[in-house]
Amino acid sequence: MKKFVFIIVIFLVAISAGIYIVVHVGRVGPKTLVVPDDYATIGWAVGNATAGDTVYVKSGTYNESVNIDKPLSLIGEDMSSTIIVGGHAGLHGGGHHTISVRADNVTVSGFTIRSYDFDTPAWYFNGIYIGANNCNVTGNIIENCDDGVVSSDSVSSVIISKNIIRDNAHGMGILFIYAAPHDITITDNNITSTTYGIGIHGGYSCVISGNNVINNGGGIGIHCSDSTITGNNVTSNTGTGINIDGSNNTISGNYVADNKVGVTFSGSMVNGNVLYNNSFDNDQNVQITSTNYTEVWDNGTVGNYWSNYNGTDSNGDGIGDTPYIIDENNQDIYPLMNPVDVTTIPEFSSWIILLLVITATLLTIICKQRLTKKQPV
Ligand SMILES: [Ca+2]
Repeated sequence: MKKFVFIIVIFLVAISAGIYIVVHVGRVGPKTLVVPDDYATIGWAVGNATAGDTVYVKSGTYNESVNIDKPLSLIGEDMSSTIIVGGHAGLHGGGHHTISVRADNVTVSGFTIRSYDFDTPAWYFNGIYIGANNCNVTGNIIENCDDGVVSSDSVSSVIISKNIIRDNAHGMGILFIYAAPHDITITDNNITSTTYGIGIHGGYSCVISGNNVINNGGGIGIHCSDSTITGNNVTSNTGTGINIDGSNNTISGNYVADNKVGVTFSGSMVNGNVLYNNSFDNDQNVQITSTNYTEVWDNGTVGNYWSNYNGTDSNGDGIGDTPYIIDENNQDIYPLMNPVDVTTIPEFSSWIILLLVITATLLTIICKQRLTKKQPV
């Protein structure tokens, strides 16, 4: 009898172990960890996550600094009510970060990110530090920090989009510095009231597009080559709107107004930058700090709008009859008579879309009929 009971107990234990293995160990694929339901803090959830997981954070205020050391998505429930405040737990500022991204393939989206006790300089925290590749910072409010988004690592394929970055009275909006960052895309962000909106230092193949950079100390500054600054609204900055230190960059379709200086060229090797379709309406429109620099001021047919251009347009094609002279090496031979509005991007009207859909449908039907006829019976 004892032997029979022993066998039954062993049998039950084996079945339980099997169920445990199926439920816990056999479970594969990414999972979602919910804060505070599953874990009280974001850091605890990140610590318990594995590669590919999502840490979903419900609305609330979280006083912690988060270090992300594995590929995952950190998603807030609502960008204005899911708030992370860096600088607690006795940490002081000066190079500290509210969120540190230290692994590739990380997404941070849906948060308000702030520095603790912003009135005390010793406590200034940066918003997000990017120390890895293929990362995405999208749809956050980053405010009252030192620098909003910052990196001093040689990172690539980083996307920073659709963020509101504001009120960094002692720091910049977005800053990549010194370490040859490349393929950085900074797009559709609103950056206001910072010491400087966007800066990329020592980089290449970067894109800065569609951003509103308004009411900062300076606007956009690149020490880059082969990069693009396009479709940005750079207005009311107390210093320079766009500063170029580098070669072979393309600057087009930007609205640059009410800055102290529209565009400045300064550095050691600043040649061959192409500027067209921009509007410049500033206290001073261009500043070129060396007589050795030669830039390209059109795309072959279109130059730039200059608020202080005094020429006429006798044939009414929108391009002035005489060049806009900058210095002996630089002149815009196709100056525009009217400013370019970056907000009026040509769109398809609804009837054109309808026409395209009907045409595509008819073509599909005709192709199908032809194929059907060709098939052997
Ligand atoms: Ca003309």
